[in-house]
Amino acid sequence: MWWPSKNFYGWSRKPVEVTIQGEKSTFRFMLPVGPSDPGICPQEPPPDSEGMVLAESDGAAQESPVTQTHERQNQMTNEFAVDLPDIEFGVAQSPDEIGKPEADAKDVAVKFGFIGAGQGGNRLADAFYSIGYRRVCAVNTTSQDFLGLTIPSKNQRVLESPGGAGKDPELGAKVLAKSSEEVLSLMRQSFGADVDHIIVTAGAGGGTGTGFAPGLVKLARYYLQQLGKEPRVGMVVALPKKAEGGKVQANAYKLMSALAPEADAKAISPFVIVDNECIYNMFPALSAKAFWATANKNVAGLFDIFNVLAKQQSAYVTFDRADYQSVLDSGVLVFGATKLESYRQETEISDGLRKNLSRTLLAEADIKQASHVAAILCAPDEILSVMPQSHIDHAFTTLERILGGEAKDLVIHQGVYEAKRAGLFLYTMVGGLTVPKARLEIMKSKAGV
Ligand SMILES: Nc1nc2c(ncn2[C@@H]2O[C@H](COP(=O)(O)OP(=O)(O)OP(=O)(O)O)[C@@H](O)[C@H]2O)c(=O)[nH]1
Ligand SMILES: [Mg+2]
Repeated sequence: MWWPSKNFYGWSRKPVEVTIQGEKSTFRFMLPVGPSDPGICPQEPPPDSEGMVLAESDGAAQESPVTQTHERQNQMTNEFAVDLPDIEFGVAQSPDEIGKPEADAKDVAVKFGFIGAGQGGNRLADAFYSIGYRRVCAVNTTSQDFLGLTIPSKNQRVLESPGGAGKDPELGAKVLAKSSEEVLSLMRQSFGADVDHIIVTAGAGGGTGTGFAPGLVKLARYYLQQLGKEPRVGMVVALPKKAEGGKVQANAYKLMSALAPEADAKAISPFVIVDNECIYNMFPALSAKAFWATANKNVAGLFDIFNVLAKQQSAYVTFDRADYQSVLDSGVLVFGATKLESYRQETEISDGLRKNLSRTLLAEADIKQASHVAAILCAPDEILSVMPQSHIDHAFTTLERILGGEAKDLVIHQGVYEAKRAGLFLYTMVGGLTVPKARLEIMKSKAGV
Protein backbone atom coordinates (compact mmCIF):
# COMPACT_ATOMS: atom_id res chain seq x y z
CA MET A 1 0.00 0.00 0.00
CA TRP A 2 1.26 3.46 -0.81
CA TRP A 3 1.59 5.62 2.22
CA PRO A 4 2.24 9.34 2.23
CA SER A 5 5.76 10.40 3.07
CA LYS A 6 6.74 12.76 5.90
CA ASN A 7 5.68 15.93 4.13
CA PHE A 8 2.20 14.62 3.51
CA TYR A 9 1.86 13.07 6.87
CA GLY A 10 -1.17 14.78 8.27
CA TRP A 11 -4.85 14.37 7.82
CA SER A 12 -7.35 17.17 8.38
CA ARG A 13 -8.44 16.92 11.99
CA LYS A 14 -12.19 17.27 11.30
CA PRO A 15 -13.89 14.91 8.83
CA VAL A 16 -15.39 16.84 5.91
CA GLU A 17 -18.75 15.81 4.45
CA VAL A 18 -18.79 15.47 0.66
CA THR A 19 -21.60 14.39 -1.70
CA ILE A 20 -20.51 12.29 -4.70
CA GLN A 21 -23.16 11.03 -7.11
CA GLY A 22 -25.83 11.74 -4.56
CA GLU A 23 -24.07 9.73 -1.86
CA LYS A 24 -22.82 11.42 1.29
CA SER A 25 -19.38 10.48 2.59
CA THR A 26 -17.02 11.86 5.19
CA PHE A 27 -13.38 12.27 4.41
CA ARG A 28 -10.31 13.49 6.14
CA PHE A 29 -7.91 15.07 3.74
CA MET A 30 -4.16 14.80 3.58
CA LEU A 31 -2.41 17.96 4.66
CA PRO A 32 0.73 18.73 2.74
CA VAL A 33 3.23 20.18 5.21
CA GLY A 34 6.09 20.79 2.82
CA PRO A 35 7.46 19.74 -0.57
CA SER A 36 6.93 16.15 -1.61
CA ASP A 37 9.36 13.52 -0.33
CA PRO A 38 8.87 10.30 -2.23
CA GLY A 39 11.69 8.45 -0.48
CA ILE A 40 11.00 5.75 2.04
CA CYS A 41 7.41 6.26 3.10
CA PRO A 42 7.03 5.89 6.85
CA GLN A 43 3.97 4.04 8.07
CA GLU A 44 4.12 5.86 11.35
CA PRO A 45 5.94 9.02 12.28
CA PRO A 46 9.65 8.65 12.99
CA PRO A 47 10.69 8.79 16.66
CA ASP A 48 11.09 12.26 18.14
CA SER A 49 9.79 13.93 15.01
CA GLU A 50 8.15 17.28 15.39
CA GLY A 51 5.34 19.10 13.63
CA MET A 52 3.53 15.99 12.43
CA VAL A 53 -0.25 16.12 12.20
CA LEU A 54 -1.46 12.62 12.88
CA ALA A 55 -4.70 10.99 11.85
CA GLU A 56 -7.34 10.92 14.56
CA SER A 57 -8.58 7.49 15.49
CA ASP A 58 -12.33 7.64 15.88
CA GLY A 59 -13.68 4.15 15.30
CA ALA A 60 -15.85 5.05 12.31
CA ALA A 61 -12.86 6.27 10.35
CA GLN A 62 -10.52 3.33 11.05
CA GLU A 63 -9.76 2.84 7.39
CA SER A 64 -6.98 4.96 5.97
CA PRO A 65 -8.30 8.02 4.14
CA VAL A 66 -5.98 7.09 1.30
CA THR A 67 -7.78 3.76 0.84
CA GLN A 68 -11.16 5.50 0.99
CA THR A 69 -10.08 8.02 -1.62
CA HIS A 70 -8.82 5.29 -3.96
CA GLU A 71 -12.06 3.33 -3.64
CA ARG A 72 -14.09 6.42 -4.48
CA GLN A 73 -11.90 7.08 -7.47
CA ASN A 74 -12.37 3.49 -8.69
CA GLN A 75 -16.13 3.81 -8.43
CA MET A 76 -16.02 7.06 -10.36
CA THR A 77 -13.90 5.65 -13.20
CA ASN A 78 -16.73 3.30 -14.16
CA GLU A 79 -18.82 6.20 -15.48
CA PHE A 80 -16.25 8.78 -16.38
CA ALA A 81 -13.55 6.48 -17.73
CA VAL A 82 -11.30 8.10 -20.33
CA ASP A 83 -9.14 6.29 -22.86
CA LEU A 84 -5.59 7.24 -21.94
CA PRO A 85 -2.80 7.41 -24.51
CA ASP A 86 -0.22 4.61 -24.58
CA ILE A 87 2.94 6.41 -23.48
CA GLU A 88 6.06 5.55 -21.47
CA PHE A 89 6.23 7.35 -18.12
CA GLY A 90 9.61 6.20 -16.83
CA VAL A 91 10.44 6.36 -13.13
CA ALA A 92 10.14 9.69 -11.36
CA GLN A 93 13.46 10.66 -9.78
CA SER A 94 13.71 12.61 -6.60
CA PRO A 95 16.74 13.93 -4.72
CA ASP A 96 15.57 12.06 -1.63
CA GLU A 97 15.13 8.63 -3.14
CA ILE A 98 16.90 5.79 -1.44
CA GLY A 99 20.59 5.98 -2.30
CA LYS A 100 22.72 3.34 -3.97
CA PRO A 101 25.95 3.74 -2.04
CA GLU A 102 29.16 2.22 -3.24
CA ALA A 103 29.68 -1.37 -2.08
CA ASP A 104 32.17 -1.91 0.73
CA ALA A 105 35.69 -2.03 -0.62
CA LYS A 106 36.26 -5.47 0.93
CA ASP A 107 34.48 -8.77 1.13
CA VAL A 108 32.61 -8.95 4.46
CA ALA A 109 29.90 -11.16 5.98
CA VAL A 110 27.66 -8.41 7.39
CA LYS A 111 26.87 -5.17 5.58
CA PHE A 112 27.22 -2.58 8.30
CA GLY A 113 26.09 1.03 8.18
CA PHE A 114 27.97 3.38 10.52
CA ILE A 115 26.65 6.72 11.73
CA GLY A 116 29.05 8.79 13.83
CA ALA A 117 27.82 11.55 16.18
CA GLY A 118 29.99 14.39 17.52
CA GLN A 119 33.71 14.70 16.92
CA GLY A 120 34.80 11.44 18.58
CA GLY A 121 31.89 9.56 16.98
CA ASN A 122 32.68 11.03 13.56
CA ARG A 123 36.31 9.98 13.85
CA LEU A 124 35.38 6.47 14.95
CA ALA A 125 33.01 6.15 11.97
CA ASP A 126 35.77 7.55 9.76
CA ALA A 127 38.13 4.80 10.91
CA PHE A 128 35.64 2.28 9.44
CA TYR A 129 35.49 4.25 6.19
CA SER A 130 39.29 4.23 6.03
CA ILE A 131 39.43 0.44 6.13
CA GLY A 132 36.93 -0.02 3.34
CA TYR A 133 33.40 0.30 4.73
CA ARG A 134 31.35 2.56 2.49
CA ARG A 135 27.95 2.89 4.18
CA VAL A 136 29.29 5.49 6.59
CA CYS A 137 27.98 8.92 7.55
CA ALA A 138 28.65 11.62 10.13
CA VAL A 139 26.33 14.05 11.95
CA ASN A 140 27.36 16.99 14.08
CA THR A 141 26.38 20.41 15.35
CA THR A 142 29.43 22.08 13.81
CA SER A 143 31.38 21.53 10.59
CA GLN A 144 34.65 22.19 12.46
CA ASP A 145 34.49 18.65 13.83
CA PHE A 146 34.59 17.24 10.29
CA LEU A 147 38.17 18.44 9.77
CA GLY A 148 40.40 15.61 8.60
CA LEU A 149 37.60 13.10 7.88
CA THR A 150 37.81 10.90 4.81
CA ILE A 151 34.04 10.22 4.77
CA PRO A 152 32.77 11.95 1.59
CA SER A 153 31.26 15.37 2.30
CA LYS A 154 27.88 14.26 0.89
CA ASN A 155 27.72 11.83 3.83
CA GLN A 156 28.45 14.55 6.42
CA ARG A 157 25.63 16.62 7.87
CA VAL A 158 25.61 19.57 10.27
CA LEU A 159 22.19 19.72 11.88
CA GLU A 160 20.58 23.08 12.56
CA SER A 161 21.96 24.27 15.89
CA PRO A 162 23.57 27.29 17.57
CA GLY A 163 26.95 25.99 16.26
CA GLY A 164 28.14 23.20 18.56
CA ALA A 165 26.51 21.76 21.66
CA GLY A 166 29.19 23.01 24.11
CA LYS A 167 29.25 19.81 26.21
CA ASP A 168 25.49 20.13 26.78
CA PRO A 169 23.85 16.78 25.88
CA GLU A 170 20.35 18.19 26.45
CA LEU A 171 20.98 20.73 23.74
CA GLY A 172 22.37 17.96 21.54
CA ALA A 173 19.23 15.87 22.07
CA LYS A 174 16.98 18.83 21.19
CA VAL A 175 18.91 19.49 17.99
CA LEU A 176 18.48 15.88 16.88
CA ALA A 177 14.76 15.82 17.75
CA LYS A 178 14.21 18.77 15.40
CA SER A 179 16.18 17.15 12.59
CA SER A 180 15.12 13.52 12.70
CA GLU A 181 13.79 13.67 9.11
CA GLU A 182 17.07 15.09 7.89
CA VAL A 183 18.98 12.29 9.60
CA LEU A 184 16.70 9.65 8.09
CA SER A 185 17.26 11.21 4.71
CA LEU A 186 21.04 11.04 5.31
CA MET A 187 20.71 7.35 6.21
CA ARG A 188 18.74 6.76 3.01
CA GLN A 189 21.48 8.36 0.96
CA SER A 190 24.46 6.85 2.76
CA PHE A 191 23.23 3.36 3.68
CA GLY A 192 20.74 2.64 0.87
CA ALA A 193 18.52 -0.42 1.15
CA ASP A 194 21.25 -3.08 1.20
CA VAL A 195 22.31 -2.71 4.84
CA ASP A 196 22.06 -5.44 7.52
CA HIS A 197 23.11 -3.81 10.76
CA ILE A 198 23.64 -0.20 11.85
CA ILE A 199 26.27 0.92 14.34
CA VAL A 200 26.04 4.31 16.07
CA THR A 201 29.46 5.62 17.14
CA ALA A 202 29.90 8.36 19.75
CA GLY A 203 32.26 9.68 22.38
CA ALA A 204 30.47 9.78 25.73
CA GLY A 205 31.14 13.03 27.54
CA GLY A 206 30.59 15.78 24.97
CA GLY A 207 27.31 17.49 24.11
CA THR A 208 26.71 16.38 20.54
CA GLY A 209 27.65 12.69 20.54
CA THR A 210 26.19 12.13 24.01
CA GLY A 211 23.01 14.05 23.19
CA PHE A 212 22.51 12.44 19.77
CA ALA A 213 23.35 8.82 20.61
CA PRO A 214 20.07 7.55 22.17
CA GLY A 215 17.96 9.26 19.48
CA LEU A 216 20.18 7.93 16.68
CA VAL A 217 19.73 4.38 17.97
CA LYS A 218 15.95 4.83 17.69
CA LEU A 219 16.16 6.40 14.24
CA ALA A 220 18.46 3.63 13.00
CA ARG A 221 16.02 0.97 14.23
CA TYR A 222 13.17 2.80 12.58
CA TYR A 223 15.14 3.02 9.35
CA LEU A 224 15.80 -0.74 9.25
CA GLN A 225 12.16 -1.49 10.09
CA GLN A 226 11.06 0.67 7.18
CA LEU A 227 13.23 -1.51 4.96
CA GLY A 228 11.39 -4.55 6.33
CA LYS A 229 14.48 -5.71 8.23
CA GLU A 230 15.24 -6.72 11.79
CA PRO A 231 16.10 -3.56 13.75
CA ARG A 232 19.68 -4.65 14.43
CA VAL A 233 21.38 -1.60 15.90
CA GLY A 234 24.57 -1.55 17.93
CA MET A 235 26.94 1.05 19.32
CA VAL A 236 30.61 1.79 19.66
CA VAL A 237 30.86 4.25 22.54
CA ALA A 238 34.07 5.76 23.91
CA LEU A 239 34.47 6.54 27.63
CA PRO A 240 36.55 9.55 28.66
CA LYS A 241 40.03 9.34 30.11
CA LYS A 242 40.05 9.80 33.87
CA ALA A 243 41.84 13.15 33.45
CA GLU A 244 38.94 14.67 31.49
CA GLY A 245 36.90 17.18 33.48
CA GLY A 246 33.94 16.73 35.82
CA LYS A 247 31.30 17.82 33.29
CA VAL A 248 32.60 15.29 30.73
CA GLN A 249 32.57 12.53 33.37
CA ALA A 250 29.04 13.48 34.44
CA ASN A 251 27.77 13.45 30.83
CA ALA A 252 29.40 10.08 30.17
CA TYR A 253 28.05 8.61 33.40
CA LYS A 254 24.51 9.73 32.59
CA LEU A 255 24.65 8.42 29.04
CA MET A 256 26.03 5.04 30.07
CA SER A 257 23.51 4.70 32.90
CA ALA A 258 20.69 5.49 30.47
CA LEU A 259 21.93 2.99 27.84
CA ALA A 260 22.99 0.19 30.22
CA PRO A 261 19.56 -1.47 30.62
CA GLU A 262 19.13 -1.76 26.83
CA ALA A 263 22.72 -2.90 26.34
CA ASP A 264 22.48 -5.51 29.12
CA ALA A 265 19.20 -6.75 27.64
CA LYS A 266 20.94 -7.08 24.21
CA ALA A 267 18.49 -4.60 22.70
CA ILE A 268 21.48 -2.50 21.61
CA SER A 269 23.82 -5.06 20.14
CA PRO A 270 26.71 -5.23 19.80
CA PHE A 271 27.46 -2.69 22.52
CA VAL A 272 31.19 -2.04 22.36
CA ILE A 273 32.67 0.15 25.08
CA VAL A 274 35.97 1.71 24.11
CA ASP A 275 37.78 2.93 27.21
CA ASN A 276 40.02 5.87 26.35
CA GLU A 277 41.71 5.43 29.73
CA CYS A 278 42.76 1.86 28.78
CA ILE A 279 44.04 3.11 25.43
CA TYR A 280 45.97 5.84 27.18
CA ASN A 281 47.55 3.26 29.50
CA MET A 282 48.46 1.00 26.59
CA PHE A 283 50.02 3.74 24.46
CA PRO A 284 51.26 6.33 26.99
CA ALA A 285 54.01 7.63 24.72
CA LEU A 286 51.79 8.50 21.76
CA SER A 287 51.67 12.15 20.70
CA ALA A 288 48.37 13.94 21.13
CA LYS A 289 47.98 13.96 17.33
CA ALA A 290 48.55 10.24 16.91
CA PHE A 291 46.55 9.21 19.99
CA TRP A 292 43.00 9.31 18.62
CA ALA A 293 44.00 8.02 15.20
CA THR A 294 45.73 5.00 16.78
CA ALA A 295 42.85 4.34 19.15
CA ASN A 296 40.22 4.53 16.42
CA LYS A 297 42.22 2.46 13.94
CA ASN A 298 42.64 -0.32 16.51
CA VAL A 299 38.96 -0.36 17.44
CA ALA A 300 37.85 -0.48 13.80
CA GLY A 301 40.45 -3.15 12.98
CA LEU A 302 39.34 -5.42 15.82
CA PHE A 303 35.70 -5.01 14.90
CA ASP A 304 36.45 -5.65 11.25
CA ILE A 305 38.63 -8.77 11.42
CA PHE A 306 35.72 -10.98 12.52
CA ASN A 307 33.51 -9.65 9.72
CA VAL A 308 36.23 -10.42 7.19
CA LEU A 309 36.96 -13.90 8.57
CA ALA A 310 33.25 -14.79 8.73
CA LYS A 311 33.17 -14.38 4.96
CA GLN A 312 36.25 -16.50 4.32
CA GLN A 313 36.61 -20.23 3.82
CA SER A 314 39.10 -22.12 5.91
CA ALA A 315 40.78 -25.42 5.13
CA TYR A 316 40.95 -25.92 8.91
CA VAL A 317 37.97 -24.65 11.01
CA THR A 318 35.55 -22.08 9.55
CA PHE A 319 33.91 -19.33 11.58
CA ASP A 320 30.84 -18.59 9.48
CA ARG A 321 28.31 -15.79 9.18
CA ALA A 322 25.78 -17.44 11.51
CA ASP A 323 28.49 -17.85 14.18
CA TYR A 324 29.43 -14.20 13.78
CA GLN A 325 25.81 -13.06 13.92
CA SER A 326 25.19 -14.94 17.17
CA VAL A 327 28.05 -13.10 18.89
CA LEU A 328 27.04 -9.78 17.34
CA ASP A 329 23.56 -10.23 18.81
CA SER A 330 24.85 -10.97 22.32
CA GLY A 331 24.88 -7.39 23.65
CA VAL A 332 27.87 -5.98 25.50
CA LEU A 333 31.05 -7.42 24.02
CA VAL A 334 34.80 -7.06 24.16
CA PHE A 335 37.43 -7.80 21.56
CA GLY A 336 40.98 -8.96 22.07
CA ALA A 337 43.97 -9.51 19.80
CA THR A 338 47.40 -10.96 20.53
CA LYS A 339 50.41 -11.87 18.43
CA LEU A 340 52.24 -14.88 19.87
CA GLU A 341 55.99 -14.79 19.57
CA SER A 342 56.39 -18.41 20.57
CA TYR A 343 53.98 -21.33 20.22
CA ARG A 344 56.16 -24.40 20.60
CA GLN A 345 54.71 -25.36 24.01
CA GLU A 346 51.12 -26.46 24.47
CA THR A 347 50.51 -23.81 27.13
CA GLU A 348 51.83 -20.91 25.07
CA ILE A 349 48.70 -20.56 22.98
CA SER A 350 46.40 -20.82 25.98
CA ASP A 351 48.48 -18.21 27.84
CA GLY A 352 48.14 -16.00 24.77
CA LEU A 353 44.37 -16.34 24.88
CA ARG A 354 44.36 -15.47 28.56
CA LYS A 355 46.39 -12.29 27.89
CA ASN A 356 44.12 -11.53 25.01
CA LEU A 357 41.18 -11.27 27.36
CA SER A 358 42.91 -9.12 29.96
CA ARG A 359 44.75 -6.73 27.64
CA THR A 360 42.05 -4.85 25.84
CA LEU A 361 41.29 -1.41 24.52
CA LEU A 362 37.81 -1.87 25.77
CA ALA A 363 36.37 -1.32 29.19
CA GLU A 364 37.08 -4.21 31.50
CA ALA A 365 33.99 -6.29 31.91
CA ASP A 366 33.39 -9.40 33.98
CA ILE A 367 34.12 -11.99 31.31
CA LYS A 368 32.73 -14.80 33.48
CA GLN A 369 29.29 -13.52 32.43
CA ALA A 370 30.04 -14.37 28.78
CA SER A 371 27.36 -16.21 26.85
CA HIS A 372 28.93 -16.21 23.35
CA VAL A 373 32.56 -16.31 22.28
CA ALA A 374 34.45 -16.37 19.03
CA ALA A 375 38.09 -17.42 19.24
CA ILE A 376 40.11 -17.40 16.07
CA LEU A 377 43.64 -18.43 15.39
CA CYS A 378 45.40 -17.21 12.24
CA ALA A 379 48.84 -18.28 11.05
CA PRO A 380 50.69 -19.05 7.83
CA ASP A 381 50.65 -22.58 6.45
CA GLU A 382 54.21 -23.27 7.61
CA ILE A 383 53.02 -22.92 11.21
CA LEU A 384 49.62 -24.60 10.85
CA SER A 385 51.06 -27.59 9.04
CA VAL A 386 53.47 -28.44 11.86
CA MET A 387 51.60 -27.31 14.98
CA PRO A 388 50.01 -30.24 16.82
CA GLN A 389 46.20 -30.16 16.97
CA SER A 390 46.50 -30.80 20.71
CA HIS A 391 47.96 -27.28 21.18
CA ILE A 392 44.89 -25.72 19.58
CA ASP A 393 42.48 -27.98 21.50
CA HIS A 394 44.23 -27.11 24.75
CA ALA A 395 43.91 -23.40 23.98
CA PHE A 396 40.16 -23.61 23.35
CA THR A 397 39.59 -25.75 26.46
CA THR A 398 41.50 -23.20 28.54
CA LEU A 399 39.40 -20.40 27.08
CA GLU A 400 36.22 -22.21 28.05
CA ARG A 401 37.52 -22.64 31.60
CA ILE A 402 38.57 -18.97 31.95
CA LEU A 403 35.10 -17.92 30.89
CA GLY A 404 33.45 -20.32 33.31
CA GLY A 405 31.94 -22.14 30.34
CA GLU A 406 31.83 -25.60 31.88
CA ALA A 407 29.13 -24.56 34.31
CA LYS A 408 26.84 -22.91 31.77
CA ASP A 409 25.69 -23.06 28.17
CA LEU A 410 28.59 -21.04 26.82
CA VAL A 411 28.59 -20.94 23.03
CA ILE A 412 32.15 -21.02 21.70
CA HIS A 413 32.76 -20.56 17.99
CA GLN A 414 36.20 -21.53 16.89
CA GLY A 415 38.05 -20.66 13.74
CA VAL A 416 41.47 -21.54 12.40
CA TYR A 417 42.62 -19.65 9.33
CA GLU A 418 45.65 -19.64 7.16
CA ALA A 419 47.07 -16.11 7.03
CA LYS A 420 49.54 -14.35 4.76
CA ARG A 421 51.28 -12.48 7.58
CA ALA A 422 54.11 -14.18 9.49
CA GLY A 423 53.40 -15.06 13.13
CA LEU A 424 50.55 -16.59 15.07
CA PHE A 425 47.61 -14.28 15.80
CA LEU A 426 44.77 -14.85 18.24
CA TYR A 427 41.53 -12.90 18.08
CA THR A 428 38.70 -13.11 20.60
CA MET A 429 35.23 -11.62 20.67
CA VAL A 430 33.37 -12.22 23.92
CA GLY A 431 29.68 -11.31 24.20
CA GLY A 432 26.78 -11.53 26.62
CA LEU A 433 28.47 -9.29 29.21
CA THR A 434 27.00 -6.36 31.12
CA VAL A 435 28.05 -2.71 31.22
CA PRO A 436 30.88 -2.62 33.80
CA LYS A 437 29.28 -0.95 36.82
CA ALA A 438 32.64 -0.38 38.55
CA ARG A 439 33.79 1.76 35.60
CA LEU A 440 30.55 3.74 35.77
CA GLU A 441 31.14 4.36 39.47
CA ILE A 442 34.59 5.82 38.68
CA MET A 443 33.01 8.32 36.28
CA LYS A 444 30.33 9.08 38.84
CA SER A 445 32.81 9.85 41.61
CA LYS A 446 34.99 11.97 39.29
CA ALA A 447 31.89 13.89 38.27
CA GLY A 448 30.72 14.36 41.83
CA VAL A 449 27.14 13.45 40.85
N1 LIG B 1 38.04 6.87 21.02
C1 LIG B 1 37.91 8.19 20.75
N2 LIG B 1 37.37 9.01 21.65
C2 LIG B 1 37.28 10.33 21.35
C3 LIG B 1 37.77 10.87 20.15
N3 LIG B 1 37.55 12.22 20.16
C4 LIG B 1 36.95 12.50 21.33
N4 LIG B 1 36.78 11.37 22.05
C5 LIG B 1 36.11 11.22 23.36
O1 LIG B 1 34.79 11.68 23.18
C6 LIG B 1 34.42 12.54 24.22
C7 LIG B 1 33.48 13.59 23.68
O2 LIG B 1 34.19 14.53 22.92
P1 LIG B 1 33.73 15.03 21.48
O3 LIG B 1 33.41 13.86 20.64
O4 LIG B 1 34.78 15.97 20.97
O5 LIG B 1 32.42 15.84 21.84
P2 LIG B 1 31.18 16.16 20.89
O6 LIG B 1 30.32 14.97 20.83
O7 LIG B 1 31.68 16.71 19.59
O8 LIG B 1 30.38 17.24 21.74
P3 LIG B 1 30.49 18.86 21.80
O9 LIG B 1 31.78 19.24 21.13
O10 LIG B 1 30.42 19.15 23.24
O11 LIG B 1 29.32 19.34 21.06
C8 LIG B 1 35.73 13.09 24.73
O12 LIG B 1 35.60 13.40 26.09
C9 LIG B 1 36.74 12.01 24.47
O13 LIG B 1 36.91 11.16 25.59
C10 LIG B 1 38.32 9.98 19.20
O14 LIG B 1 38.75 10.33 18.11
N5 LIG B 1 38.37 8.66 19.55
MG1 LIG C 1 32.21 18.71 19.12
